[in-house]
Amino acid sequence: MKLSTPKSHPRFLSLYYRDLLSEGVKRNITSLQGLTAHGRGETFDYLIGERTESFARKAIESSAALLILAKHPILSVNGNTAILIPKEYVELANLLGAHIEVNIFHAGKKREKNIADYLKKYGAKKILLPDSGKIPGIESNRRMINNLGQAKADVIFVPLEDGDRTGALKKMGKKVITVDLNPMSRTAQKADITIVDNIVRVMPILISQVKKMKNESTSYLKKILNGYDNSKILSLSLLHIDTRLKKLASRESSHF
Ligand code: PTJ
Repeated sequence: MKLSTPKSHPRFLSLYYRDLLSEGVKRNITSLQGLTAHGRGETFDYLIGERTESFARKAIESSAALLILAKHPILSVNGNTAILIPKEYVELANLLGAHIEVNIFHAGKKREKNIADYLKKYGAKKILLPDSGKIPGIESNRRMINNLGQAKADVIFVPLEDGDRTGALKKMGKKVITVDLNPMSRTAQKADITIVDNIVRVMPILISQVKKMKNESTSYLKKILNGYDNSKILSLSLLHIDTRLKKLASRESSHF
């Protein structure tokens, strides 16, 4: 990919991901709306301090436990996650023996295929596309699912999600893990586990947690999950933003 930002730029990484998403739009992998969604994420990342905080680490640990315990885990991929973390998605799916399933909000059969083909370039052998499966109770394109994928799944990973699917999946009896920089979003509020952090920082940590915990006993993993409280994690993330802003406003810290 041709970068428009010099590596010496103080905000290189942030601008690099913008370049990546623009490239995603050019390749018809990411939706145009995906660019604005990314901008919303960047805002919250700025407020959080662009670091993985302890509330996110706790949620990542519990996500690893839930994914390892799952009988039929599915990793749902959209146009933003496909372009941002394709290699990590494939690695996590292989580690868990899970399928990746394309599920996009802004409908487009060609875009679904482009996402699947892109992940195959990173080594994915099989990517599920929506077939005749349906999520009852939602009307958006996200209702279209795969009968052997989300329809059958017990645990579904749905990062960077737009709202109504998480509640509907829970009504179907599924456990939902999300990654969302906005702790106030409907998905963040409804998921069983919400990782409030940037997906690009989350994936390598989640992968190493799964590697570390894969051979732990079922009782050990269940104990981690029993001690997990998502509403507390959401509160901690909001309090973190509040404390950080107060510190910045009182000029105790000069780090923006
Ligand atoms: O490819 P499609 O058609 O499925 O569309 C994907 C998007 C992301 C456009 C769609 O799901 C959407 O519109 O999502 P929303 O409603 O904008 O919600 C996405 C959430 O992800 C927002 O709360 C953002 O703050 C958050 N977000 C954006 N970028 C990141 C992020 N969270 C974590 N890491 C990011 N890099």
